[in-house]
Amino acid sequence: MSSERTGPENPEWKLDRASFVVVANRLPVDRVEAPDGTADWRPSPGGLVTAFDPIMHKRRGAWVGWHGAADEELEPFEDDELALIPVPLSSAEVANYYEGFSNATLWPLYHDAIATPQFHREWWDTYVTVNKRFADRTAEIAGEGAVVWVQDYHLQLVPRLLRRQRPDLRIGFFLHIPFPPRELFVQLPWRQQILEGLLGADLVGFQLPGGAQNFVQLVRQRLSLETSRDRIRMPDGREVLARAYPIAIDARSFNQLAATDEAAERAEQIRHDLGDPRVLFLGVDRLDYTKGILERIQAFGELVAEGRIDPDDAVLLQLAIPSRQRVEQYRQLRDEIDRLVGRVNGESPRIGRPPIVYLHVSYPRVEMAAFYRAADIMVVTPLRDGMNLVAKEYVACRQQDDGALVLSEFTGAARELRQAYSINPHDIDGLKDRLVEAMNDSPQNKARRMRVMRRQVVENDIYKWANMFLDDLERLTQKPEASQVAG
Ligand code: ADQ
Repeated sequence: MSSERTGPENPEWKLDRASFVVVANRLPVDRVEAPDGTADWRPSPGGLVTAFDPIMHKRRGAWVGWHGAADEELEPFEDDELALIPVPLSSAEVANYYEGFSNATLWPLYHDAIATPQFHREWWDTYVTVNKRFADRTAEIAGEGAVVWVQDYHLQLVPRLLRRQRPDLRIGFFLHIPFPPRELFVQLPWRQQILEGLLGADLVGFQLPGGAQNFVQLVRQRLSLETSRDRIRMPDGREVLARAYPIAIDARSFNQLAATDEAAERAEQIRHDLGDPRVLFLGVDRLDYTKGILERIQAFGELVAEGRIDPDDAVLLQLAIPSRQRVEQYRQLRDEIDRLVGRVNGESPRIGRPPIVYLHVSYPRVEMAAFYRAADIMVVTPLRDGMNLVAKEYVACRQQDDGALVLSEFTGAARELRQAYSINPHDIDGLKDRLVEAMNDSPQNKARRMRVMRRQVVENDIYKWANMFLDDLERLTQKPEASQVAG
């Protein structure tokens, strides 16, 4: 992506209405500080941007989202034929809509209520207001018959709000996190509004078939709608499809990144800096209570204390990307992890090299590829996770059929990566046994497992994921006049 800007002052761009629109809480941009101290915005291509890149180029693409700074209005800008349309949020809206309703109500509720969901009416009111703003902005910029793809739990009301204004649009929605079982979902005081919000879409996508089934069951029972397998018949005659589309990664580009000399040298340096252990265990997560980081450290610490893992022989490197630091539960977790790592390392008899190295830092992609390449055993232990891309990234970065993936059965990825060393993170003894098994397993067994998983992640990549979703959406909504416009 070039970072050259043509602004909204470009009259040609202004008149153009997008035929493919992504709507997500965040725009794919980062703030950069100029040498003179002024702030500017630069596009930051992540997984989703990469996936949509070919489509964005084929059609006139636009991305609607918050740019990440509160109380700041930003003009739309164009980058490499992609129009970026910022939606402003005030500090109070960030607190109520983003940190509150999205991350302290929906996030824990949809993740098995691992933390207690908080229900506050003023958070909900702001969620409605902000969803309306996203829908209004999208309605303004979408061309006639455009395909609009709404992303994730922050924006579950957008499909309905958008359809009311623009019935000509073809609307898809994808939920990146688990859709909870009925018993949990019905705790939500605004359960009906959320279900109706999602049903504004033509296609509602989930990570797993179980999530799609939960949703269909709920609309049948709570809204008395007629359903047949994955189809829901709406009172206005429309049909909504609810189906699983397990998200993937750009496996080839991760593999190529890890294959570079730069990544190889960096991987070697990482191992050297860690004292050249025989076995390097790696954990990589957003710092979140759903990821099972405490359970993982607990298990590793006990193995060291019991002498089943020798700190002269093995190290656990835990990388945690800072996340949602203004939400209380996240602050508490950060303190708990600090304390637990300190205790494990403090109780280790070894002077010099601690058994656990914990880094609370965000790294660029090439550095991540080097960490994955360096690791012998990847430890992925979420208590609940929609998919978990880290597991797939580790497999993609292998240069040969070596390494081992220890993977929680409560991740979406476990459904596809069946040759991983499967664990239940609540069962600390079982987790310990699996870590030791993965460490001591023969190279032949490891190669057999890894070969199948590598094929899986290469054959099912992010492009295939996006195409499957969009093909289904277009098939569902084929209208001669609309398909001509979208082209
Ligand atoms: P997340 O909860 O953020 O995603 P995950 O899928 O593992 O979880 O993605 C994390 C991403 O952050 C990975 O791409 C990883 O490389 C990156 N990352 C982690 N630690 C990092 C660090 N220290 N520095 C730099 N990068 C780091 C949500 C859902 C998941 C779902 C995804 C996609 O919770 O279940 O898989 O969306 O749908």
